[in-house]
Amino acid sequence: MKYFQQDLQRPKHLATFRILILGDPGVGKTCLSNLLANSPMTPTRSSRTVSDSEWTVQVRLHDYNPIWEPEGPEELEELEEPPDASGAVHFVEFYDMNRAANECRGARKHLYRKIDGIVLVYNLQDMETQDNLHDWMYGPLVEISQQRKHKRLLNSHHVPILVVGTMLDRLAERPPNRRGAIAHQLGAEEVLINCLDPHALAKGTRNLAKVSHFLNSSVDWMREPE
Ligand SMILES: Nc1nc2c(ncn2[C@@H]2O[C@H](COP(=O)(O)OP(=O)(O)OP(=O)(O)O)[C@@H](O)[C@H]2O)c(=O)[nH]1
Ligand SMILES: [Mg+2]
Repeated sequence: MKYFQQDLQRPKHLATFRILILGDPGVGKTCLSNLLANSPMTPTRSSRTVSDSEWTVQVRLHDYNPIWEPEGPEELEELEEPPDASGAVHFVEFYDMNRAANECRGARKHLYRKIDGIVLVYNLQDMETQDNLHDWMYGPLVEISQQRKHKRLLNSHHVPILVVGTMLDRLAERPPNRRGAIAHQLGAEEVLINCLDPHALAKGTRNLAKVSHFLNSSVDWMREPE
């Protein structure tokens, strides 16, 4: 709250990072964007959203504040204090493609080259929508990795990715971790969610911890020299 009050007066001091939301039509991308971008400062869609014919962009503040976890006893002994985790507030923009824009693949290179993280969304009831994520992410990954001059698309250091399975409420039981699923292949975190539940990303939940970790990694990616 204190950040917003100070920084609303001088928002130019806040860096912005950009998250691309990808997935088949109807999987829940817009509902998920609503959840991700909701905050006490921006409780209504109109207070945080701009749109054009191709994209709907929702914006909120993200407080970068990674939790320090020592890797082992040696690191604990070496460091008397955890590294500075005082936090820094950034704007985060969530780019959600409008359905009508799905068909006409316009010149999106310009946007893709500014992306700092990708959320891949699929419907837990329709595993074909998970398979299709490979196609969705290919174009953006090519652009992002060219921008960063990375030779391979999915080397160990690719742009941060979060996988989200939606429609959890429609399943009789929570699915087991499926080895071979896209999150596992990408080494990415996965969140299973009911996007219609306004508390699905509430404070203290494991879902929110995963989302925060992903957003922090995207800030790291943005800050890294190209
Ligand atoms: N039960 C349930 N319904 C959901 C969930 N997520 C989305 N929906 C519903 O699924 C429909 C499609 O959701 P959207 O968020 O519009 O999906 P989208 O991916 O943005 O779709 P397009 O923009 O048309 O490609 C809507 O009727 C939502 O209310 C979920 O987790 N559970
Ligand atoms: Mg949509």
